[in-house]
This record gives sequence, structure tokens and C-alpha cells, in this order.
Amino acid sequence: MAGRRTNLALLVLLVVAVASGAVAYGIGTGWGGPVVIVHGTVGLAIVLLAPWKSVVARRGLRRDRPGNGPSIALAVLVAATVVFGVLHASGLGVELGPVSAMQVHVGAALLSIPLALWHVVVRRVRARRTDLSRRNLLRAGALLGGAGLAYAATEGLVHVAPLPGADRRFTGSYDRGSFRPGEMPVTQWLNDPVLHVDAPSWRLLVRGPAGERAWTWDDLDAFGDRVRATIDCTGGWYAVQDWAGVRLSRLIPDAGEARSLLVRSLTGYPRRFPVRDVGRLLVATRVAGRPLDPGHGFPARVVAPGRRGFWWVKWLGSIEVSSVPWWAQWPFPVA
Ligand SMILES: Nc1nc2c(c(=O)[nH]1)N[C@H]1C(S)=C(S)[C@@H](COP(=O)(O)O)O[C@H]1N2
Ligand SMILES: [Mo]
Repeated sequence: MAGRRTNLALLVLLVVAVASGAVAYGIGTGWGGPVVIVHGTVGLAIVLLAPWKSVVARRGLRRDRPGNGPSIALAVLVAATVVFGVLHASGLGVELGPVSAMQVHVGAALLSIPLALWHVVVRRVRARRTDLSRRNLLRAGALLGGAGLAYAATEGLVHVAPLPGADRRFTGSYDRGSFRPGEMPVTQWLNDPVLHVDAPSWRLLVRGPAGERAWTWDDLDAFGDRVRATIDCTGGWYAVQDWAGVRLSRLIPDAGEARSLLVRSLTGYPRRFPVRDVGRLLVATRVAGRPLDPGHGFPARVVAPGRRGFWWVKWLGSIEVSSVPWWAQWPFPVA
């Protein structure tokens, strides 16, 4: 029955969409590009299946079964996820008052996950061996080919029009205030408050294998190491800035035996980095030659080239070497 195949295909597409979205969210380096393209293509494949799915759904709704309400809610959430994804990617609607299209996209997707799980439990789709027949694989190929063409056509349109989406980075993010840190958004992962720290009494506690030391802002600033790096927030913006401060490897020259570097903000926001990052991470005291604004992490923040914004811990409190592996943490901050 064609309906069963449609449902199965949608299930696979939803799983790939969520997985590729999560990976794209986590990645800040070059190979995030292809993942974002897969993500967009899979999203459009879901759209291409909508006519078939609506036939299946209408048939199902006519039978007045319990659980139709949540199924409709799921359909609405998936549609909203796609619509807001396209609004962000095209640039037609990136900032929507207090929220961004990206936030709505991710929020709707997260809400749809439990509903989708529930949906496949109560409306079981059974896979069969014949689903992998040559004929069905050709169908799947045609669907993905069509979605790929739709993706290329949409991107083409965005560039020819041109829509703001033409200028986005491979991660999908838009430039906000590169080289003008005053125009860069102040962003929190969830609900950290902007701290106003008293510089003279502030110390950065650094615990290395050889012991602990408390550094003052002047100590750190005196090193004058510089890095040009791109902060790329999962909220959908990025900025290139010239940062200055001190490379972490200067504060912890002997990190070799440890496995990770645990960085904590004064607000308690933690991130654990692999120890190999010690030479790449900058403890930044300045941006564009000036001390950081409170919103951007004064007195000092992490600059983590190649990593998404949520790694760039602000209002640093302590950094310690640790024997716990870096991946022993939630892939995204939970607080
Ligand atoms: N302490 C702390 N640091 C934080 C966050 C936070 O919520 N708390 N948010 C992170 C996120 S998600 C981003 S994108 C950047 C934003 O930096 P900015 O506000 O200087 O632009 O800070 C990161 N550092
Ligand atoms: Mo972010």
C-alpha cells in the first residue's frame, strides 16, 4: 500500500532531518557545510511528500480514532518547522520581533519529537523486506533527486533575486557586527544574566597539573596574544572579530597528561574542552583593542576558533585540567 511507504519514508526523513540539524548545530568548522545541505534537502523532501501524506492523513482522520488531535498537532509543528527553516535560510524573515526564525524552527522541531515518537507507536508502520526492492529504491532516489533539485533551485533563486539568504555562512548564519563588536548581539544560551563584574577584585582561577594560580585581569591582558576568529551562534548569526588576551597554553603549559579542560563561568555555565584545544583557546580580555563589554563577557571570556558560540564561555571564573574525557557532558549546554 502506497500510504505505508509514504509513512515509512517520512519517518526516515524526519530522523535524518533531526540528526542532521543537531549535527549542524554542533559543528562550526568546514564539514558542517555538507551537513547543512543534507538538512535542507531532507526538509524539502518532506515537503514533496506532503501531497501523498495528506491523502493518507485524510483517510485516517475520516476514521474517528483516538489520537487524531496530537497527530494534527504534529503535522502543524512539522509544517511550522519547515516554514521557519525556509524563512531563515532565504532571509525573508530572520528576526521576528523578540524571537528569530531559527529559534521557532528549532523550538517547533523539538516539540514535534515527542509527538512523532508517540505517533509511530500508536500508528505503527511496519517495514517489509520489499521496501528495499529495486523499484522502491528507485522511488526513494527519485524523491531525493527531486528534493536535491528543489534545494538547488531555491538556493539559485535566493542568489539571483538576491535575497538576504545569499550572504549567509555555510552554517546558515548571518553576519551581525563583524569588526564592529558594539553591533554584535549579546546572546545567552538560555537564561544566564549579564554579569557586571568588578575588575580589581576579580581573579581567574587556573588549576593546572602543577597547581593553582589566580590571575588578575592585568596579568592576562599583558600577554597580548591576538586571534581573529568567527563566533557563530546557533541562533543564526556570526561575527568575525579581532580578539586579544592570552593563549590558554601559556597559563597551562603542562596540560599534556590531562584529558580535558573544564571551563566555568561565574554564573556556573560549564564547558569541557578536549585537552588538545589548549593551544587554540584564547582567554580574551579585549575585542577590537578595547576591554570587553559586560554583555560580551567582561572581564574575560573564551575564544574558541572553529567552535559554535555556546563554547565561548563568558565571565570566566575558573579553568581546570581534568582526567574526565571532554565528551562526558551534554552535547549542548543544559543550563
Ligand atoms: N556564561 C555564559 N557564557 C556564554 C553563554 C551563556 O549563556 N553563559 N552563551 C554562549 C552563547 S550560546 C553564545 S552564541 C555566545 C554569545 O556571545 P556574545 O553575547 O558575546 O555575542 O556566548 C556564549 N557564552
Ligand atoms: Mo549561541
